[in-house]
Amino acid sequence: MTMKRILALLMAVMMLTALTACGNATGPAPSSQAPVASSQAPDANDPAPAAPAGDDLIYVGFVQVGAESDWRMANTKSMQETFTEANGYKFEMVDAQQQTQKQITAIRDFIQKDVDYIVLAPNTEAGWDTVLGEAKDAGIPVIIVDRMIQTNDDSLFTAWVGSNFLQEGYDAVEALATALKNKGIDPTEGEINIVTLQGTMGSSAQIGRTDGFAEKMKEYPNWKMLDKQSGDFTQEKGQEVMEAFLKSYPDIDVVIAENDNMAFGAINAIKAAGKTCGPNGDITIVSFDAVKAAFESMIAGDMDVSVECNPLHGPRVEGIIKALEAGQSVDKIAYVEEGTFYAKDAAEIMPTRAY
Ligand code: GZL
Repeated sequence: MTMKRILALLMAVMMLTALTACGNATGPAPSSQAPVASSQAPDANDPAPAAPAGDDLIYVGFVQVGAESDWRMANTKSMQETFTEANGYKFEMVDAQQQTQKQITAIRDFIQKDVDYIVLAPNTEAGWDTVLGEAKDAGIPVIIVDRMIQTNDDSLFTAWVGSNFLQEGYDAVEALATALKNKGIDPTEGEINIVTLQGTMGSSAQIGRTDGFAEKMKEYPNWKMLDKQSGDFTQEKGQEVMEAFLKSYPDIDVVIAENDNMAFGAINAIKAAGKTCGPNGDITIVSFDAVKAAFESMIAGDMDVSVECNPLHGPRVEGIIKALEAGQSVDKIAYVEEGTFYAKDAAEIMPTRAY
């Protein structure tokens, strides 16, 4: 039985005890006292209602962004493999198809279903205070994974597990400098023309990666950001934006793709335009996520480097829930460990990868 249900049961017993005491002392409770909603108060003469099937399962409602990328699929798989009935959970997931409003609706639905925990992977950062306030009022803990929300009230969520996206942006600058050196190019010499395929605008991953790269690239005055546009973290849109960039800018040296799927789209566009990319090509490809397909792309000679973003949040979220069930406190913020992977090492490392 979950912590939330135990607390609810204790409250019911305390109320029942209080009502019984009033009745014994002076007959029915005096009219001045607020009548108990009889539909709610358990009738002492009725046998306790049988616990519904699976009452001991912890009911987890997961509000997922969508199915837009390999990273997202790995993230979903991690949650599904963790929150199984065999492990003691009733697990329901909503795929919001990258629409924040659908996520808000899903949270309200989980509140109605009185889940024990809501796990939210927010599509974008803004607009969560009202609905998370409703979850708080319903006594349902909210655990946020992956991206972050903008709020001044951190009582609206119990814990957050995800990546330091600003650091990932910083890491991408070092990744580009190293990738250029790996090609025999001095990153401090000559004009380096860069375009960026941004993720879903307003998402923490996009904000952090864009801002982190922009801040740290100042260390290389010869680097020039020609343009930035959103490919919404999908391969299709990434290819469309890269096709437009190639028409507008004949001298692109580097593509920064804020996830691997947009990088795959950009690589298709570059090849279709009769240009070359990767460790032996003219255009250097720097990506984020480091999913398995990125390692395959690096081994194929298309991608130069990918900055890892770890999607395996299932076990971390379960650790938080187990701690909460045991009445323990949990860290409000927990970053996951991440690395950077280069084409020259991809074949050796890929067999060791978990996603
Ligand atoms: C990052 C995650 C991003 C990935 C994309 O934590 O939110 O969303 O980088 C995914 O692949 O679509």
